[in-house]
Amino acid sequence: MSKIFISCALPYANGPCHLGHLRSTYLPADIYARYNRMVGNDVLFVCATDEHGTPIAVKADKENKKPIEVAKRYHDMIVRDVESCNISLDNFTRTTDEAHYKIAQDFFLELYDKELIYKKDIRQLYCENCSKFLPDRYVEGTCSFCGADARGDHCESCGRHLEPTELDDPKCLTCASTPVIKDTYQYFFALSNFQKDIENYISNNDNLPPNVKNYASNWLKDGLEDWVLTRDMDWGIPVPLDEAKGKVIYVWGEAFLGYISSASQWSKKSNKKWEEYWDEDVIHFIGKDIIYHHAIFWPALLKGYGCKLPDNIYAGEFLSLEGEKMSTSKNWVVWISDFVKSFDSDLLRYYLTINAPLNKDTDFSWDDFQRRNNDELADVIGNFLHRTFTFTHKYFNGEIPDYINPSREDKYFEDALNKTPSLVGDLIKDLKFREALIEIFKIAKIGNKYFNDQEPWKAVKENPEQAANTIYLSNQLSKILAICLKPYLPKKADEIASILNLENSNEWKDASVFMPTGHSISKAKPLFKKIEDDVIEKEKENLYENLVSDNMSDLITIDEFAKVDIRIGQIKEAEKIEKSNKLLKLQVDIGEKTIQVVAGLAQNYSTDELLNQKVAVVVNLQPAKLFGTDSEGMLLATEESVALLHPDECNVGEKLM
Ligand code: B3M
Ligand code: ZN
Repeated sequence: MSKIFISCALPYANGPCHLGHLRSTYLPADIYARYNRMVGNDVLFVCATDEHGTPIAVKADKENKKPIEVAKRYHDMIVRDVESCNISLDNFTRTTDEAHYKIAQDFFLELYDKELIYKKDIRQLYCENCSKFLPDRYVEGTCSFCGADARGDHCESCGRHLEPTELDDPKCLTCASTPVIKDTYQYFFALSNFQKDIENYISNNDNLPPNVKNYASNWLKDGLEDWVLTRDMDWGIPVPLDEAKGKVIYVWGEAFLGYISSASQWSKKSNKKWEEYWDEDVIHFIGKDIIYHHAIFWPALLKGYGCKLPDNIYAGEFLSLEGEKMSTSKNWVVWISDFVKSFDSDLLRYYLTINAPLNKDTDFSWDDFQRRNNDELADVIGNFLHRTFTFTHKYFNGEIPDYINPSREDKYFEDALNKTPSLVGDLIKDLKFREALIEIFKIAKIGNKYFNDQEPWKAVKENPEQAANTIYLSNQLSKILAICLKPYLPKKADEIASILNLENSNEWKDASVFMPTGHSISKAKPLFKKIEDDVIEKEKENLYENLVSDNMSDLITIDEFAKVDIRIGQIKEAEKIEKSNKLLKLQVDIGEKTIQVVAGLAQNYSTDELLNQKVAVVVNLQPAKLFGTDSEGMLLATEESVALLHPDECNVGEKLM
């Protein structure tokens, strides 16, 4: 029996979980945890919500709430999401838990004492308008490596970790002004010291899957640079040094410790030592966007601290939705909480596993989900089980019949059954979850064919021995399904086990033990149903109806545009504003009244020239004071060349649309 420490990446507590989270991280981690428990390994499976960092602070700012309120709200939702999909975590905590603060601060101090964390003067982006430094996601711009749009600390397109000063054309997220660079100091982690260690870790660790190795090796080629480990922010874990007032530990400098703090919370409850699990075998399940953090930062931090490094890092690739990249801001997403309102979460677990291997990007489509449910779960697995159970009751009194004088076909099928549990188990052990599920599916298909070929409905009259053999073996396959499907479809597997009256279906080795003749089973009930077209159509409609325009893009709706009231006006008076060489004070007749407008036209137009010109004016702007002069509107003109539009053919007072 071995001990295994399994973790899944800590979801940010700034939104509920969607299908992407489930597919890349929770589900594979859960399949692995469940399987290992079934083969008798001692599993510690932990997670937590990641509650610091700018994503939550930014969201709280927008909602006018405290970050902890936002974090709590989403923590609760995430707990429900994870439970609704039966993710069998042993512990789920929060990085705002007191114990986590202590663990993270002690970890920081240990590295500081070892001089692996040091203080350094730096220049950072500062928003003069908001009077604050702009850490991470408080700034947006263009990735200086690949040119894609990027947030302050991360480029989704090339996957690189970024420092905000590495953004081209940065903008303050709060007020959109261009930040300046200002002197400050921060604490750095001496990541560059660990170049050789990490190179060895990546190249000598045969467990690491190719995607993790490739990404990490590419980044290592660039040479590791020291890493800013603190931020000037209110929200976060305070740097545990008296000299560092107002500074917090960067979220990525403490979130990893959520694995440890969750485990140690579990230790307190269970009276077992989490360290024993860590020392034996650690596997982190993550999404591919955080390979950099887990394959480079985290091992370096652990090495510096003097702790064993993770044995494996398993990175699930991305899930798109109906062929398009998922986007929470556009609401192009299927939330887990919505999904489980309409469907059993086991169906989702099936689909997200069978659909593609984890190391490939893949797509969720409602039609494909329906097809796989109907053609595979219902038609193959469900149909096989249903026929077996109803036959057992109809012709054998609900009892497993005799198995005597097996034919060549019986023996062939029996042989396939005997091989299945270890075949499936070995694949799961190797983290080949889809391949293992395909083997289960294959044997169910073989079972269906065997059942058809043996024609027990005829044989029961003509050759009862043959019919008995068929039903005997078909029930044995049902038992194999009850056990081997359990890591994937825990609820459905238990339902099968309960029909079979299995006392123990929790141990993998039981899958190889046939039920004895005479063992009685319960009545069949439908386990897998087909999903009707109209149900899927409704889901698709919902998806498209709720799609909102991306608030990151420049597009506005017609309603937003319609709010701008533009009228044709005529300039009746024009005079210079003292002390300004750009501004003119204009009286503009807009039909129903005359308004005063301050306009920056002085360098391009003389006051005489402007008199009586027709212009387009925005008339519903909030009034403003410029150089002490009130302005109630804005004339439309080109930005660079400052040329007024001349709507000469229009009537004064007309509204533009
Ligand atoms: N909170 C989530 C993410 O970037 C991040 C993971 C932390 S794992 C220590 O997907
Ligand atoms: Zn700002």
